[in-house]
Amino acid sequence: MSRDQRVRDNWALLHAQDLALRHRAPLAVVFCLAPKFLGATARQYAFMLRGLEEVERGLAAKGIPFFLLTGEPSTVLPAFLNKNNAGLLVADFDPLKVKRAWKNSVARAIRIPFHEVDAHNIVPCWIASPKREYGAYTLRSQLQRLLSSYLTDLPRIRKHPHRWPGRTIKTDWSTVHRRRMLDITAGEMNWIIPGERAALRTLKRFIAAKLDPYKEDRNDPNRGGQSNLSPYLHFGQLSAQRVALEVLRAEVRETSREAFLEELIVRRELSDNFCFYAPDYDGPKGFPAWAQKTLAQHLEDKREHVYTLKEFEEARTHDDLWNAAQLEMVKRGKMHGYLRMYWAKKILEWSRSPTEAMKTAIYLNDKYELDGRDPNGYAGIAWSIGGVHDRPWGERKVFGMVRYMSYNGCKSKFDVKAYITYVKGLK
Ligand code: FAD
Ligand code: FO1
Repeated sequence: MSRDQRVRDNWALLHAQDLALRHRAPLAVVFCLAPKFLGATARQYAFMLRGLEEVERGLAAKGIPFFLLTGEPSTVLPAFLNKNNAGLLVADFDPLKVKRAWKNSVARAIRIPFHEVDAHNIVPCWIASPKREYGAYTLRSQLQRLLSSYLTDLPRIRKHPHRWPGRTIKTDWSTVHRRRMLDITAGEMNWIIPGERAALRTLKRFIAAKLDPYKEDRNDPNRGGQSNLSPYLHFGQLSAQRVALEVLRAEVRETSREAFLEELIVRRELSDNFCFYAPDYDGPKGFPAWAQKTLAQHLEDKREHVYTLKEFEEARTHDDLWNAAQLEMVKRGKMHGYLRMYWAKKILEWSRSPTEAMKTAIYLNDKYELDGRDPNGYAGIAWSIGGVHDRPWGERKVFGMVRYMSYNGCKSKFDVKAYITYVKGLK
């Protein structure tokens, strides 16, 4: 277990149990807690570990032990498998480079069958497309063709009849927490409760109150029209397939349902496609050729403003809207979706180069966003700064033909002053 940290609706766990039952074998779940993970701070570790505590309880009720191993997965996992004479390993799919490296080093170190299951996407990433897609329109048609076979109900995990032969110990979570809460530069969040049960409650509440107005409300940061599901989806505490099934059952306008499913299915799977097939998803080499060319042509353009990472991080630019978006992310751990585009595009405008802008945006996004370190983040930042999954627009300074966003454009979309006041009120 790594990316999909849940007992319910988890295809990797279902597949592992199916094989264990067929071989009348015991089954265990292992999570490798790496020494560090892409700049994650106490904020993200607290959310993740509380979710894993619930996973351990949920598995125990099914007679399945949970082992939390601390250390480099490529070392601790093979050692665990050898010590326990494991007959097979099932891992959940993750397109991030660090995870591919873990997977490859584990595969080299073990001599048992190793299955990888995409428990995160509805249509498995490599089935949705065998190659990098340059826009949502090409992936969307593939997904629509395949959804009928993959968007099915999910079986439940059974109580496992074959006992684990070795010693099972309950994880000492307070020690694990204490050891992880070192980097408190981004503190824990209390507006959102971690874990599978809270995720399902949040989903139900969203469907009941916000799904119907989603199409109109989702781009206005003053209307709170988003679902707040991204932290749960990022840590795999909630299955996107479960979300889609519940949204399909809801009594709402088709336009709202479609708008939401476009984001949840097409945009999300497109991000995994990008990170899986574009090795440079976190740098300008991952941009489409037209964007690399146009940004290079404007590299020497004079920047009206240039800010350092520290000035960005401390929200000390000349732009009160950008500063508010940065502060919302720092204080709340979740910037509104519409502002994320504006926020990243202004980092391009006020940095010396697209390379520096990518570094700044990824660093800040992954340090402060609860849902950071996610393919959606790398794709969202690359869309904003490097035209990934977008088309060329009218040429202008610094941006070249990469889509531009302006303060006045935001003012025409929502009440900027109200948003700035709301962020000022955040603790
Ligand atoms: P809702 O609007 O309720 O959407 C529901 C779900 O649909 C989201 O949880 C997400 O899984 C998916 N979704 C929505 N919008 C997008 C999108 N544009 N691309 C891919 N999937 C989407 N998302 C992250 O999960 N982690 C990030 O670190 C992240 N960083 C971003 C950075 C930038 C610069 C941009 C432009 C977008 C980023 N996004 C990121 C995508 C999107 O903004 C968030 O997924 C969304 O705001 C999460 O809030 P929500 O779950 O309430 O969204
Ligand atoms: N996955 C792991 O298997 N082990 C970890 O120690 C780990 C830490 C971690 C911290 C913050 C965070 O946002 C994600 C983290 N993940 C970890 C990965 C996560 O579960 C997802 O797999 C990816 O981030 C999304 O693809």
